[in-house]
Amino acid sequence: MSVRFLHTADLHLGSRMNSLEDRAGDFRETLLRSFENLLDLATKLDVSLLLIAGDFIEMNEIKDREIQRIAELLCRERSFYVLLAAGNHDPYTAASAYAEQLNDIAGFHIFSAETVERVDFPELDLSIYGTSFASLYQSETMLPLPEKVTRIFTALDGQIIVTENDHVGQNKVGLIHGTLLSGSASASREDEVYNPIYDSHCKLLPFSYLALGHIHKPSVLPELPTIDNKTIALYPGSPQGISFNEQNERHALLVELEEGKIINIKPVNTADRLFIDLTVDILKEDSDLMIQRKITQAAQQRTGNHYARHAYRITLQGECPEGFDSKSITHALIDQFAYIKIKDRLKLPIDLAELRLENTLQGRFIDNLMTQYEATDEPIERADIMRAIRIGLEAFAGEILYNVD
Ligand SMILES: [Mn+2]
Repeated sequence: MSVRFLHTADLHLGSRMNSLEDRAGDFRETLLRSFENLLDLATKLDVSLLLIAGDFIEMNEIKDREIQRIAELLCRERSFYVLLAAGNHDPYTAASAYAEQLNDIAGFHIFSAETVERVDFPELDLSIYGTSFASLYQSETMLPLPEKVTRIFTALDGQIIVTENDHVGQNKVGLIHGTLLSGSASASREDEVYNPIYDSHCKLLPFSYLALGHIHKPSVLPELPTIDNKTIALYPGSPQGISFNEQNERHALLVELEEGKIINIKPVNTADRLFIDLTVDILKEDSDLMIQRKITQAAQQRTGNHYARHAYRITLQGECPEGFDSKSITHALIDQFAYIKIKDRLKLPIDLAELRLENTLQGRFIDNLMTQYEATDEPIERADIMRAIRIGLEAFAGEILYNVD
């Protein structure tokens, strides 16, 4: 008999997403909805469980009404169990939502932070071992080892209840939040304060699968079937990006076990809105409308018909058209995209090396800024200096000065 579950982590529900400025509210809604989408996905895929490996909630930022909404979603009728091991952004303390509003929901289990617990699923030949973060930091390795289990639960008919009975399944899975480090504990990283887990140790655990959370970048999936019987430990990555650090498609992992072996691992798309960096080539004869069109086309090419609902950072490169101002392009496009930021990396179509030698005020001005330009390797600083040169040159040419902010 095989068992299938969906593994996710690092949703950070309730995160304020302030980097998105005035569009933050819109994306906060997307983030909350991402949990609803995961529940719908679990139903659609007909899995037996949804495992959440920590940082489910951004505990310091989430509002009470948002917790209430999560509780309501979890209380809805569903055909699968939800198990959670809390992480460093949502430690399971007595004052947390886990001990209060989210406590005691049928078929939803939050692993204790004081001990290792095991939940047995006799009908699925499965046991899940887990433990939660108790505070923001966990410098010592914490693993849900079977010998440390002090509390056992049985999951039956949609309920998870404490039991004394042993129903250990052949399929064993660990659920934990932490940092997977290559090497052994003897080469320990003392600066790692988010539950250092050494891969040499974790491979030898008595689990078929260790469901991890913490690292938002998904693990590279192993080739199946694996030849040895070592534990496979994977991060699914965050299911919905919360900034441009988490770009492109995001996934949850659909895992299938049979007789204590992993028979299938598949990434399933989960992100409703994507964060995308695009580069657009500009020619010096391009008009503002042409530049707008190029940006829209690039977005459409990357994400298709629903391109407008995603967040973009557009880098413009090439030669700068005369009088070009990236702000007017941003203003023209701002209502068309959920979020857009334009990075102006355009170069002047003139020979600055020659101009800086001129014995004029303009020559001195360019020489001064070019000296600063050459003294830095910072791309952002260099782009700012280039913009300053452009604005200055236009002022020298008698054009209207921009409001620079
Ligand atoms: Mn974390």
